Amino acid sequence: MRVLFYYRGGEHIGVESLMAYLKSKGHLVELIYELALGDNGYLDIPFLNKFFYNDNLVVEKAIRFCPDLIAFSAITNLYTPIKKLARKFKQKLPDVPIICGGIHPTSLPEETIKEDCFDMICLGEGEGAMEDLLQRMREKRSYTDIKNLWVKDASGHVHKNLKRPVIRPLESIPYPDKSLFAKYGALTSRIMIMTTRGCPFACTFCVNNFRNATYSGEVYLRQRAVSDVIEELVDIKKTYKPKKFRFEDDVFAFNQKWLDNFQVAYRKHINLPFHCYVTPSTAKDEILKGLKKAGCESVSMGIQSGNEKIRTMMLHRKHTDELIIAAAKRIKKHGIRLQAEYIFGFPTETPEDMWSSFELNDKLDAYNAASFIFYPYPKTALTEYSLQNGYLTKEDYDKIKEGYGSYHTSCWLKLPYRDEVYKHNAMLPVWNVTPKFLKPLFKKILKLKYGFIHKLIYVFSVPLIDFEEFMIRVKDMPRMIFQTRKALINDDWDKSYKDVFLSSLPIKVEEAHTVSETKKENYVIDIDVLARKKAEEAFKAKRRKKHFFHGTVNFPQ
Ligand code: B12
Ligand code: SF4
Repeated sequence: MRVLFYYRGGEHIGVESLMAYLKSKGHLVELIYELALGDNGYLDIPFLNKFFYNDNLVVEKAIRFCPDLIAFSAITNLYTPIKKLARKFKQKLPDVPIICGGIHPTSLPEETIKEDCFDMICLGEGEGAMEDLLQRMREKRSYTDIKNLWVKDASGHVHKNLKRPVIRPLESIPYPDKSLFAKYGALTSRIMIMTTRGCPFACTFCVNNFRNATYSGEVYLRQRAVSDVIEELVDIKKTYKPKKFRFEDDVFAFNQKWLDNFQVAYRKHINLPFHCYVTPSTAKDEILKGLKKAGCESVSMGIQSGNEKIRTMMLHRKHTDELIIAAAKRIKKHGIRLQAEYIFGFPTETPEDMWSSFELNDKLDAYNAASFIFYPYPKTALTEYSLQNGYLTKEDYDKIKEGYGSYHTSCWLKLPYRDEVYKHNAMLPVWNVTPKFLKPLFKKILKLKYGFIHKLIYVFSVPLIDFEEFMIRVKDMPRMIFQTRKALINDDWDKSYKDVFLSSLPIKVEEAHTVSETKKENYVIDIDVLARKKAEEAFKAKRRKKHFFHGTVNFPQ
C-alpha cells in the first residue's frame, strides 16, 4: 500500500519509527515535510510560510503520489495547520482515507475524530494499528475494529476500539528511518535519537502524567537494549555523518547498569559528543561519571520553579533546593555543561515565587538557562486543576485544544501577575549570562512595567534558550530551505512499486504480543511465555507503585 505521511517543523522520531515499521512490512512510504518557519513557536511570523512555500506544492505532491492512506502526526501546537492541510487533502483527494495520530488525538480523541477531514485517529502507538489497517485495506476487509484506532464508518458512526498493549520489547520493531526527513534537509549536524519510550516520572504539567495514567494497567516506560541503540547510532553515523548526537529521551540513562554497558560501547563505536536530559534525582555521581566517560558534553535539567512548595506539591517534582544545587555542582564537577530549565506562570505563583527561580539559578552556575511559560497541555493533571480552580477558562481551553500559542509566547492562565510571567520568562536566559556588576540594573528593568524593553530582551533571549541548537539551525537554514523545496518538487519514490500481499511469515514471540493484532489471532502462547508475563506483571506493579502519580493535584490554596 502507498502511505503518505505529513509533518512540519523538525524531524519526528515517532513518524520515523512508523515509516521504518511500514517499510519493513512491504509498504511504499513517502513523506511531505515543511519547515514551518512562520509557526516556529518562538515568534509568529505567518508571512515566512507564504514566502518560502505554498500549499499548492504540497497538495500537488500528494496528488502525484496517489496514496492509499494519508497519515498526519499531531502534537497540540501543530494541530491547526495540520487540520487546515488535511481539509485541503480531503477536498482534492476525497476517496483517500486520512488518519491522524500522535499525542494530540491521543489526548483529545473526541474532539479530533469530530473533524470531517479525519476518517480515523490513532490513540497511542501506531505501529501495530497501521500495520493491521493497511493489511485490511489491502484485503478490502472492514477495518472498523482495529485496536488503538477510532474509525468513522460510512454512516458517520465512530467505532472506538480498545487499546493494544504497548510495544515490548522495543527491539522487536526496526529503529526509526530518518531517510525521508534527511531528503528534506530536516536533519542537522546534531542528530536526534531516543533510547526509551516514556518517562519514569509523571510531573503534573507534562503529557507523561496523562499518558502514564492512561496506561495504568501496564508500565509505559521501556528502554531499548544497548546493542540495538548502538546499531542505530553506527548506521546514522555512517549515513549522515553528524558531528554530535542529541538523546531526546525524557530522562536519559536513569539505569546505571544500562549506562555502564552503553558507555563502553558508545566510546568504542561512536565516540561523538552528545547532549541529553537528566533530572536532579537522576544526576547522581555514578551516572554523571558514566555519561562523561561516554562523551556527554552537556545536559538539560528541569528545575521548573525556584519555589520549593510549587515544585514539590504542585508539580510533583520531589526535588529540594539542596538536591538541585548539589546536582548542579556534581554536573560541573564532572565537566559537563548544564542547561537549567524553568517554567513561569503556574497557578498561585507570585512575582516573589518567580524571583526565587532567578535566585536558585544564581546558585547553579548553569552554562545556559532556558525559560518557558506554563502551557496547559490537554488532559494533564495541572490543566485539570487550573480548570477546576478558575485559572483557565473554558474558552481559553478551547483555544489550547486547537493548539493556539506556545510555551514560549503564551500565558493562558488567568493570573493576577500575567505581565510578570512574560517579564521573568523573557529575562531569565539573559540574566543567566549577565555579568554580576550589571545585575542590579537588570533587576531594575525587571521591576519596570511590562513593555517594549522586555519584549526586546525576549528577542535576545531566544538564541540563549539553547544557543548551540540556535546556531546549528541558523547555519543550516539556507540548506534546509533549499532542500525542502527541492524535495517537494522532485519525486523519487519507487515508480516500479507493486503492492504485494505478504502472507504471514512465522513470527517471534515478542512480535506476537506487541505488534500485529491480526497475526496475534493465530498465535498460541506457550507456558514459558505465560510465566514470563506473570513475572513481568509483578515487576510492573511494583514499579508503578514506586514511581507513578495518577491522581489529581491537591495543592493547598
Ligand atoms: C523528541 C521530542 C522533540 C524533538 C523532536 C520532535 C519529535 N517528535 O521527534 C524536538 C526537540 C524537535 C521537539 C520539538 C517540539 N516539541 Co517535542 N517532544 C519530543 C519528545 C521528548 C519525544 C517525542 C517522540 O519522538 N517520542 C517517541 C515516539 C515513538 O512517540 P510519539 O512521538 O508519541 O509517536 C508514537 C505515537 O504517538 C503514534 N503516532 C505519532 N504520530 C502518528 C501518526 C499516525 C498516523 C499514527 C497512526 C500514529 C502516530 O505512533 C508513534 C510511534 O509509536 C516528546 C515527549 C514524549 N515523551 O513523547 C516531546 C513533545 C512531543 N514535544 C512537545 C512540544 C510542545 C514540542 C514543541 C512544540 C516545543 C516548542 N514549542 O518548540 C516543538 C515542536 C516542533 C515540531 N514541529 O515537531 C510536547 C507536545 C505536547 C502536546 N500535547 O502536543 C511533548 C509531548 C513534550 C511534553 N512533555 O509536553 N520535540
Ligand atoms: S521528568 Fe520531564 S518528561 Fe518526565 S514527567 Fe517530568 S517533565 Fe515530563
